[in-house]
Amino acid sequence: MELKLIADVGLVGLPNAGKSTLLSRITAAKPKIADYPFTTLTPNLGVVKLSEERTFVVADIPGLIEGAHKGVGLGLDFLRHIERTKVLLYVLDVSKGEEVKNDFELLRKELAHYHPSLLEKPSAVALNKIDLVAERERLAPLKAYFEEKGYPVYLISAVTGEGIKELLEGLWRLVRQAQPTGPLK
Ligand SMILES: Nc1nc2c(ncn2[C@@H]2O[C@H](COP(=O)(O)OP(=O)(O)OP(=O)(O)O)[C@@H](O)[C@H]2O)c(=O)[nH]1
Ligand SMILES: [Mg+2]
Repeated sequence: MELKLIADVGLVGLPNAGKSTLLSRITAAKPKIADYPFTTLTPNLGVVKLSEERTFVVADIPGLIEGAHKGVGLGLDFLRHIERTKVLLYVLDVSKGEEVKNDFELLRKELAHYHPSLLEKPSAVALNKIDLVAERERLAPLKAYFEEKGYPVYLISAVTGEGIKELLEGLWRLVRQAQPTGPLK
């Protein structure tokens, strides 16, 4: 028998994007955080509590890399943990600039290879590490780029906490609207 984690929101991102840092900022979870890829080896769960009635569970999973669906990196082992999450949050390291567009496409491609219906889950984009961006005006076109694709976009710093309140309110809206999902067929 296989035990699967069931979270409301799954954090999807390349290694080092700041997924665990974000989980540790928004929940009481204490995942390992470090400045090298593949710090997270197994999924971590935490509970976001906006108020007594407004709570949701977030899963931080290991970083995805090209070829993950074929077993490269930590491979398939953890993609199954997001099968049943209602909402996906793409966590991108915006200190890399325009490269986040490619990062996003790579993530989508890996998810699609695993199971195309993962791409149909309600999703949002977090442009993380904005504290490292000196010229803040560079963020507006990137934000617009993902908004044009139809995603809610949040500019955040998991380290300083900037933008986190808006992100959590946005995620709560998506979670509340989303239908529960069963195992993928
Ligand atoms: N300046 C800055 N650094 C950040 C931010 N978020 C994360 N980091 C740093 O980025 C590095 C990676 O953070 P993690 O949270 O371990 O990244 P991860 O996405 O969980 O990485 P894996 O577990 O390897 O997939 C650490 O050195 C963090 O301190 C941020 O908002 N601003
Ligand atoms: Mg991690």
